[in-house]
Amino acid sequence: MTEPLLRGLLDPTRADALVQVADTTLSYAALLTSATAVAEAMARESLSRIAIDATPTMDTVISVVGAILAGVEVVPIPADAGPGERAHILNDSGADLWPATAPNGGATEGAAERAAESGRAAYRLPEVSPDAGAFVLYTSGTTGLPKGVRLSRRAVAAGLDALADAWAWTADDVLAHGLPLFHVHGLVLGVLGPLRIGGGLRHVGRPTPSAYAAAAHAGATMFFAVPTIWSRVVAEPESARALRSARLLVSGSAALPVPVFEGLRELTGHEVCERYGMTETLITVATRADGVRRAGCVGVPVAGVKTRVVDDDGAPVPADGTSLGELQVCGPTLFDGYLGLPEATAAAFTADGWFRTGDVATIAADGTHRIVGRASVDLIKSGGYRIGAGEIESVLLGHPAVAECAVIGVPDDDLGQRIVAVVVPAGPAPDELATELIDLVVAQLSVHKRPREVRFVAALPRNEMGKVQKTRLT
Ligand code: MCA
Ligand code: AMP
Repeated sequence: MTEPLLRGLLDPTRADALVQVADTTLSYAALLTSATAVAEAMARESLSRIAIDATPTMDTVISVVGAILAGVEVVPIPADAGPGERAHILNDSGADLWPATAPNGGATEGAAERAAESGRAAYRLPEVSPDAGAFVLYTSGTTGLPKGVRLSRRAVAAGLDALADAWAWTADDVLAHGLPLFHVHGLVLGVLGPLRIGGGLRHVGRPTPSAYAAAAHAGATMFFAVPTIWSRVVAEPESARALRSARLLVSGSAALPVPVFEGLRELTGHEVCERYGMTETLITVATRADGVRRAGCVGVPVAGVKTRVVDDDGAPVPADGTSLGELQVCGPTLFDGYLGLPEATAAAFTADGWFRTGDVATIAADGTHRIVGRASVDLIKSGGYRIGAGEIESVLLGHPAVAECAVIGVPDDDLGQRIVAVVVPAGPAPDELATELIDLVVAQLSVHKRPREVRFVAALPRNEMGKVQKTRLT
């Protein structure tokens, strides 16, 4: 018999475990009742792939869990997506919008309250094949529109079990975080993780230092955050000190600056476990709870995953902690391909089946990995979000006042990288042009992809081939 993907949620001995999202709390039993009703409705409508407006609410959790129970693939739409990006995700995925009415309306509206009052026992739906799809997550590449990354139930299960092993994550843990519910970090690890492992979940709403402190006071044991959130925690020592009671702090999605690692050690008494992953691969490398924790080190491959670092010719470089190359990975956590894009999928793998991460790394003699940066300047990490320079440039070039432009990631103390648009205007730039361009990106793409700054220049630096030299702009 196939093991249930959400085995913790279905474990009757865990019926009293609590899931809290912002101000709504449900027991596992109540969540299961509610999500089962959603699953039944999805089955009645014969849905196979649904798109959800992934706001940080209990309704989102109920819809996602319902879909997982029903074996329906989930396409989360970023909560801050503009109409353009939302339309792209809906068209490209061909998913049915769930609920079919407006965001947060329809079948899940009030479901949390109804479930809390309901005495109806949830029954078990037949478990779905591990080969079936669990998610299609949209993520940016260096060029073009975001691509749909297909993740199977098998990959999700393998990825979560590997993290449970790495972090000694058990049903006794209560995970707290305030991450968005439309990416691997917040949704797959941050929601499905507890529901597979059987522990509690406390989504704090906005990821402020005081909200993390409140979760610690309420008994949370494990905390997930991106470096921007950790850096803000360090800036509020009183909140940071509340995390002393935690069992484990974890950082991921972007490089954790050394001063933030050290600040957290001083204030919380914890050395953060940093881990590394991608939407396409889930988390492949992690610092183990029982392993060596070092600033700047993302740990060792998780159970079942293999890694290698190769030079430009594809030959492995020595594991000496200094030789650099592209990190490549293989294992059970990898995606099934980009939706409808066989050529892009093929290009992402080597001939011998390793996934090319595009990240530059080094492996030390003890097997610990360090991520040094990205091979391409066209993928920007801002606040832990992955953003393609190309998609922003395409939007800006659609404005009649823009003759040329280059989008770059500039180092930023808060966000890691800050998106800057360098623009050659078609004529004299009016005062309001910068705001107009930012708003255009918000409307076409999403709020988190907006340039934080627009710089007007007379010309872009180019090489003899005419290619823009972005490194000269940063
Ligand atoms: C600002 N706002 C605007 C505009 N400018 N709204 C409309 N138009 C504008 N021009 C509003 C925003 O909507 C928001 O409104 C408010 O201003 C603040 O926005 P922002 O500055 O962007 O937020 P922030 O507080 O700076 O966000 C920092 C953050 C966030 C919380 C750290 O970046 C974040 O949640 N990052 C997590 C990313 C993540 O989860 N990545 C995982 C992917 P309002 O106040 O109303 O909301 S990586 C992954 O999954 C892999 C596998 C991995 O390794 O984990
Ligand atoms: P995404 O597809 O949004 O999941 O972004 C994946 C990218 O995030 C990776 O290719 C890395 O560039 C970056 N990333 C994730 N975790 C880390 C980390 N711990 N250190 C440095 N970069 C990271």
